[in-house]
Formats: sequence, C-alpha cells, structure tokens
Amino acid sequence: MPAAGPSPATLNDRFAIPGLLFEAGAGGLTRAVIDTPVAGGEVYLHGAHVAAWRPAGHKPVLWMSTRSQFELGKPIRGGVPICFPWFGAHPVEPSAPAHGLARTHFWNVEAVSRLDDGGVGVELRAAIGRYRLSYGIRFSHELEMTLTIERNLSATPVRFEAALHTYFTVGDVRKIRIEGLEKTGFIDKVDNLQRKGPTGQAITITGETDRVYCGTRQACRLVDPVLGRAISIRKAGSDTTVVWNPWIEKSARMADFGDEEWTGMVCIETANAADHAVDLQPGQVSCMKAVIGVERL
Ligand code: TA6
Repeated sequence: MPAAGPSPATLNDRFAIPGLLFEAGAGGLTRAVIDTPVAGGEVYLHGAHVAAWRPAGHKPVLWMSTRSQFELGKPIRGGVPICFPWFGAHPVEPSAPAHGLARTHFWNVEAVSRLDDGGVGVELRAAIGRYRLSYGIRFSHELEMTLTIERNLSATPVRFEAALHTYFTVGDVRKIRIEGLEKTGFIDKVDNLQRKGPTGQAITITGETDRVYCGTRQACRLVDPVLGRAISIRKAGSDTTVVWNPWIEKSARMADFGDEEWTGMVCIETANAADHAVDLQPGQVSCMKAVIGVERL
C-alpha cells in the first residue's frame, strides 16, 4: 500500500540532513529515521506518529506492539499517537473513530533542523477540518513533542480535546510505580466513570487501569526497577494526565495488541480532555508540550 504524500526520495532531496533520512517504513508508510550520537528515533508522516526514541546510553523508551498495523486509515499501536480533536469515543457520533482524526491523517514535513546538542528537530503540519495544526518534535537526550493548534480564525470559540497518548516500554508493569499524581483526583474508566479522590500514593498497576487525572500540570515519574530506570514526563499547556494499561482481558480483545504484551507497557498521556477540553477563543492559539527524559536508577 503506497504511503500518501511525496516519496522518500523527494523528501530527502528537500529535507535530508546528517542524522535524518526519509524512507519507506513498515507497511510502506513514509517515515523519518533519526540516527545521531545523542539519540535515535522514528516518526511516521502517517499521523505524525513518533514510533521510536532511543536516547544515547539507554534502551528504547517507547513501546510498539508487534501486532501494530501500519496502514493508511488505521492507527499505529504504540509510540505516541496524537488524539485530536476528541479523546476516546466521539461525544455524539458512535461511528466516528476513537481518539479523533489526527492519528490517521497525513502530515506534511514543514522543516527539519540539527539541534545544538547534536539531536534533530522535525516540524510537521496538517489541516484537519477547521483546524490547522503544527507538531514540533525534538529527538535528543530528551524527547520533546509540542502540538500547536494554530490561531482560531473563526469568529466563534471552538472546543476540542487533545492528547499525546505515549506508550512506554517497561520491564514488568506489575513492578512499576508512577509518582506525581498522588494529590490528584481522577475519572475511573474501569469503574463506571466514577470520579475518585486523590489516593495519596504512587500509582501501581494491579489490574486493568484507565484513569483520567483532571486538573493536573504535575510532572510524572515512571519508576521501573526491572529495567533499572526512571522515565520523567514533564508537560506544559496540559491539564489532564491519563494512565492506561489494558491488563489481560482487554489485551486479548485488541487485534493489534499481543495477548501477552500488556506486561511490557504502560501509557502516561499528556492531554487536555474531559473537564479540561480546550475552548479556543477567536484569535487564540493552543499549545501542549510533553518532555520525556530517562535516568538510571
Ligand atoms: O487512553 C486510554 C484509552 O482511552 C483506553 O480507554 C483505550 O481505549 C486506549 O485509550 C487505546 O485506545 P485505542 O483507540 O488506541 O485502542
């Protein structure tokens, strides 16, 4: 299945720089492959989907299902799907795709750059319905992703939800803890959307977990004793954090998710969703950023 948009050769003529090359990736979808002394990575133009990031001296940080599809019109299972302009099921249209349109949309390359620290930056753009979006990704010692909803040119406010739905590789999800949300209440999507108060403790995963933490700008820290590392997730312009692991039964129900893969991943998502959907006033711009870092324990 040919990918949409310009060929890798055309893109390389225009944008290739040392450490960044375009190629046909999985399923023939076009991707930029980043390979520098400070970090490696991949981003597909399909969905502007960051599929890999590997800072120097560390194992790959982002998780990708071995069963993921790489097809036009289908979401990729892993990495960092962009959820926009809604999160989860569409509020009124049950047949609309979960998590919106951005993650299966084709994005164009706007610019690439060599960063002062030896990393590489990529800027992508897309027009989705009435929205104009740009997405800046910096592959370096940290992974920085900035989603910008360009100026609302209409005379009326527009409401949307957005998320960087990041999948992290972990040694064993049953042995991790997630710090930073101890003081934040959440909507529990595995318990009839019950609103629950702060637990006062770090999050541990002991079953299917699907929590929308509302009203938090806190950084999170994913502590992984099996892989001997801690992953930091700092953010700006985001008031919601989502934590998800499908556990056993839900994994078995997902065709693009291996039945046993749930032990090796957890999602910590940087979002504006639920109570914190964005009401973008005329003339306003909205910007949401996630910065991922890794340290050895
Ligand atoms: O962010 C958690 C969640 O909303 C879960 O409910 C689960 O559906 C997950 O996203 C994956 O959604 P997807 O549409 O990619 O299968």
